[in-house]
This record gives sequence, structure tokens and C-alpha cells, in this order.
Amino acid sequence: MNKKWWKEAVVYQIYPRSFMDTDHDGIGDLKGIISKLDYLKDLGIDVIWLCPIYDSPLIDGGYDIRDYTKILKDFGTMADFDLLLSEAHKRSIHIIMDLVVNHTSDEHEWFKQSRIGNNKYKDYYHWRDEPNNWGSWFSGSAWEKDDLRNQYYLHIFAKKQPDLNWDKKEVREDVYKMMTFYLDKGVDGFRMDVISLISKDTHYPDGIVYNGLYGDLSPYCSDGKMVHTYLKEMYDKVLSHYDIMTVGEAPGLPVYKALDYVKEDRHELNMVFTFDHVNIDYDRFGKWTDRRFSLRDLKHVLKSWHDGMANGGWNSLYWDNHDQPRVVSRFGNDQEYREKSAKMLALCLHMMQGTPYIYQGEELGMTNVSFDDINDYKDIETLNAYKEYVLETHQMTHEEMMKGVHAKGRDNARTPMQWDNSKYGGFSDVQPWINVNPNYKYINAKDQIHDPNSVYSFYKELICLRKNYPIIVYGDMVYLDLDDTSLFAYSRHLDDQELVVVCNFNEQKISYPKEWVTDMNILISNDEVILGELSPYQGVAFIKAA
Ligand code: TEU
Repeated sequence: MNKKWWKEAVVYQIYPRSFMDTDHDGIGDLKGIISKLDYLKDLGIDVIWLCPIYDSPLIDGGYDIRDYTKILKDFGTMADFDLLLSEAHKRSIHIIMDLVVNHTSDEHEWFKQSRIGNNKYKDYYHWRDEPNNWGSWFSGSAWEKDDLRNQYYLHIFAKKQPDLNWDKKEVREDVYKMMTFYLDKGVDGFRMDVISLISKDTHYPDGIVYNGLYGDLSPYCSDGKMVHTYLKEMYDKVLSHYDIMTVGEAPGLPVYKALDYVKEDRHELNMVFTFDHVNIDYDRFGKWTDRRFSLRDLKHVLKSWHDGMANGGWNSLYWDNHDQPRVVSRFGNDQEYREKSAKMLALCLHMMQGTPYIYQGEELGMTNVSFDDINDYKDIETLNAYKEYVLETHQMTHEEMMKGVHAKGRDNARTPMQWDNSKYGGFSDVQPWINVNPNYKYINAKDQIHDPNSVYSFYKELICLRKNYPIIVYGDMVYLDLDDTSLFAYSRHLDDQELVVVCNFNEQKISYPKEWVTDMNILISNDEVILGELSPYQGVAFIKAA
């Protein structure tokens, strides 16, 4: 297997709005990130993935970009960004940027020019005289009438996020120019927002209506027929000139197609983010149905991605991000076993084959939040869904919807980072843009950094093990006992070395065959080890050196 720095790395994702405020406005900023670089260095991470920091009207947390080469005022200036980059590099931390080029904000200059029919820009977006039946992923129709142009434009996401027309050569060239601008500054790569959606079927056929009023656009927008042509072009014109890492977000991409994006000899991307394992607890109302996951499903999905990538691809490993609920609440137990299950989940993920991603606060075992009032939520996906399901179509009661919001709403991930137990969790000295999770009093970085038994210290240890044991990075991986409903187990192999991981996803004690770990040493565990047994939410990694 080819060795690469990004395979050996651990990535830490920052949602800047909620990370650290230094200018007293209740909003995180770039100087705040700089002030916490030593914290990240101590944790041991190698790469920061920075969620969008560009100028934006912020209807979707900055995933609606008004100007790609300007920094959002709330966050600081381009000089602050340059300083962040050099301070990170000084500490050997790479920075990858969020590249949001499936769509722009409707306030972007390109869209403004497109609306008025300026010849150069008139085809920069998807315009039609009549809409088809496609439903937006953020509720309602995916088409919006523009009165100025007297046509409809496509928006897979919010109305203020019109989709760019990648079939237009000039669009692609403008995007490549912008990417080059950041790469020449020294950024170390990109996380590419919904990159699997950039090529659309421009016959715009109606989609199947599964539920409600609108048709499913996915078959006509996801993994479209030109996507590989464009990614190869991007590679040739931009990416191939730099030693960087790339990870494409790929909603709707089945594993059997994913290898085509990441296979090394295809020269497109290094990794993709699958959604398959975080969609396993969806139901009739998608994520809003409050349904607990099944461990069997989780294992089967993760195994399929492992197997799918094993032939020349590489996996990205994540539980959490800014769109997902907190993993300790979702796949663990955020009450009695919060610390223990947070550690087990970390161990389970970090010992798999692939590059692990940590989302801010995950390393503290931060949990979901339950605001009582829907008005305390800021996320457009949540608010639109509430409006559609509860207020407009009455398909869900307020109580049902709030259960869904508490379990899976995106704001679970977006409450401020919990640095200490002072008011506002040490994130800011004024009321933050979104309320702090009240549990900051006992879940915070300050209490954990020096506690050898904390979730933080456990993450630190896992990262350190990755640096010292090549088998964790490069070993192959075999799933054990796939159908057990409590046990998550696998083994890894590299040359004559073997690593066995056994994790209990249950509140009861369980057992596993002792023979799996005969003559092996304990590498790490979140509890005292009894061979053949696992206490509630215990996870253990065993190693046998040749
Ligand atoms: O998310 C892509 C995406 O598919 C989301 O709709 C996702 O399914 C949803 O958030 C799950 O609840 C990316 C970004 O990560 C997200 O923050 C943006 O809102 C979205 O693209 C549009 O840019």
C-alpha cells in the first residue's frame, strides 16, 4: 500500500462560528482559532479542516458564499487568515479549507450578473422557464422563480443557494482560479462540499415522489455523468501541482461507485465522506424520525465501505461533523456511561483502516443539546423542516418533531465549544450566537486536559498510538462476528503483526471468544481488562508483535 502523509494523519474539524470568540461578539473568530492552536498541538492532531470562513450572508452557516476570496467580517480579515496559516504551519499542523462550489449564495456577483442576463454569466446557473417536480433537500421545491429574469433557478439546498452550472467551462475555470489562490497561499488541501452533486442531468426529468409533494432529485444530480471528467480536469489543472489532501463530501454515492472517485491511479480525490453509516437511523420522516440505530446495520455499512475501498482506495473515518448529532448521544450513552462510551466509540473508529476525523468537542465527549423552544435553534435545515412538517403539512406533531430535532438536528454539533466552566463555557464573555449546552459546567476542556482518565486524554493516547504503530494506519482489516448485536470486533494485520479490537455497544456485560486474543498484549482500553469479557461500553485493543 502506498504511504501518504494524509493516511497517517488525524484531522480535526473546526466550525469557526462556535470554536472560540476573542472579539467579544459572541461569534467565534480566526484569532480564537489561533489562540487554541497549542491545545490542538497538545491533542496531537495533524490537520485542521476549517468550515467556511468566506464572506457570506450566513443563511446556511457560511455554506452560502458571497465572495470566495474575502474573509467573513465576523471571523476577521485575510491578514488573520494568513497568520492562522503560518502559526499552524509553525506547529506542523496542516490546514484544509472547505470548498463550496456546487452552489454559491444568491448574493454572489456571478448570480447577480446571471439574473440580469449579462452575457458572460447568464449560463453560470441552472435556469428554466418551468420548474420540474424536484424537492429541495432543505424543504419545498428545488426551483425558485426569479422575477428579474422571469425564470426559475435550481437550488438543491436553500433558496439563497443557487446551484452552479458546471457544464459551463468558464464556471470551472473561475473555480480553479479561486482554488489556486488559496493553494498558492499555502493551504494544504480541500474538503469539497457535496462534490458528488456538481454534474446534473440537464434534461431535468421529474423524480419519483416517495413522500409529500416533491420528487427525488438524487438520481439526476448525484454522481452525474460528467462528474469524473470535471474532477479529472480539476486534478490536472489544479490539484496535481501541489502536495495536498482532498476529501469530497459525497451524499447519495453508493460504495460501488465511490472507488472511482478515490482510486489512486484515477487521479481525482484522496477520500470521500460517505453518508451511509450516518443514515442508518433514518425513517419515514428522514432524520427527523427519532429512531435508535441497530449495531448490525452500522457494522454492515462500515464493512461495505471498508471492503469497497480496499482495492486501491482509502476511507475517511468519522462519527461526527457539523451536520451530525453528537456521537456519544447517538451511538453511545450520554448519561451514565458518557465518558466510557465516548472513549469506546473513539477507540472503535480510530483503530479502523482510514483517516480519522475528530469534530470539535468530540474529544471531550460533548453531547447533544435539548432546547425546549424551537426559536432557540438557528439551523436552516431544522427550521425549514419544522415549518414544513409541523406548521404547514401537519405530518408531525410539535412533540414528535422536537424529539427528532433533539436526537438529530444539526445544532447539536453547533453549540459553542466548551472550554471551561465559566459563564458561556469560556467560549465568549458575552451571550453567544447560539446557546451553550448547559452541561459545560462538568463537560469542558479545562477539567479534562490534565486528567489522565478523561475522554480528552484517551483521544490523545489514541492519536499517539497511531504515530507509533504503523499497523493502525496500514494494516488490513477483517470484521469479526458481523451479526452480533452488541459486539463490534475486528482484526488488523501488517506483516507478522496482529491487532484485535473488541467493543461493547451495550449496557450489559458481554463475552467474546478468548482465542481471538490469546498471547496478545493490551494496547489500550477504557476499563480494566478481563479476557473474554467486556463490561458495559468497554472497548479494548490487543496487539501481538511478531
Ligand atoms: O451538506 C450536504 C448535505 O447533503 C446535507 O444536506 C446533509 O445531508 C444534511 O446536512 C444532513 O442533515 C453540506 C454541508 O456539510 C452542509 O452543512 C451544508 O448545509 C450543505 O452541504 C449545503 O452546502
